Amino acid sequence: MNQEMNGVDTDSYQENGYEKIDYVFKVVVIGDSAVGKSQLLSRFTKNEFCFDSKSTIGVEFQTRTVTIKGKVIKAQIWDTAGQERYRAVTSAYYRGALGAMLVYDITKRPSFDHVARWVEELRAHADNSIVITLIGNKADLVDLRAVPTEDAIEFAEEQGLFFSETSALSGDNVDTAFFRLLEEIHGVISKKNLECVNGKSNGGDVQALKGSKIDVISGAELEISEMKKLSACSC
Ligand SMILES: Nc1nc2c(ncn2[C@@H]2O[C@H](COP(=O)(O)OP(=O)(O)OP(=O)(O)O)[C@@H](O)[C@H]2O)c(=O)[nH]1
Ligand SMILES: [Mg+2]
Repeated sequence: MNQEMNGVDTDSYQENGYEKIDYVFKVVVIGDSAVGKSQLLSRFTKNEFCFDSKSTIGVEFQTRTVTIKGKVIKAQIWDTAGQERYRAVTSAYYRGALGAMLVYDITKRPSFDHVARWVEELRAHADNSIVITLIGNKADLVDLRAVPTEDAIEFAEEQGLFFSETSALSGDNVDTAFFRLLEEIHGVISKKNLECVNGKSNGGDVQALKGSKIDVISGAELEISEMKKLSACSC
């Protein structure tokens, strides 16, 4: 655990019998198959890495509780398959997401070439104010690099995305990238709440970006079962 990041995990909260959550932030992880989405999630939430991880089928989520600017935030991070045939129904997956990690593999050019399509999907299905971070993963595979960092920086600037290169394997930059995203979401929400208090709200956005203080797990389970139902219908 990176103490410099002011992070604490869910377990330590539970051990102390202390669970005071100020916000729940839903973050979705997207990108082509095998770019390392599930391993990034595993590294961030459990500090684990698995060499022979299997392709994700359907939808999973994991949580980690962190402190940002004095607020206890439960990051609820959703992971789905990059492979089209295993992917959950899109709109249900993106519903309520405040942030997105869009991952490509620095050793696989096509995974970077497809990033524009993933951005389009986000713009079509997610809230307008969603905070997006572009992640070039597998940065440990230096000799196999196929995507120059400059190309990714240029794309991120054009599209207004944050950008980091990470290695789920070594753990390099993983916490930093997630914390940056969560801090940014917190900033957006604080601003929206302030506008709301000052009566400058333009309606729907504030509701959508509030974060949630409800019973997270049952809410998430509800959405998963809803997605399963929808998936079944589309077969
Ligand atoms: N060298 C290296 N390998 C990685 C890294 N991250 C993931 N991998 C490997 O890449 C493969 C795919 O990782 P996953 O996390 O399962 O990929 P995914 O994006 O979740 O794939 P789908 O579930 O099919 O969409 C696995 O063999 C991992 O061990 C990394 O940072 N460095
Ligand atoms: Mg996966």
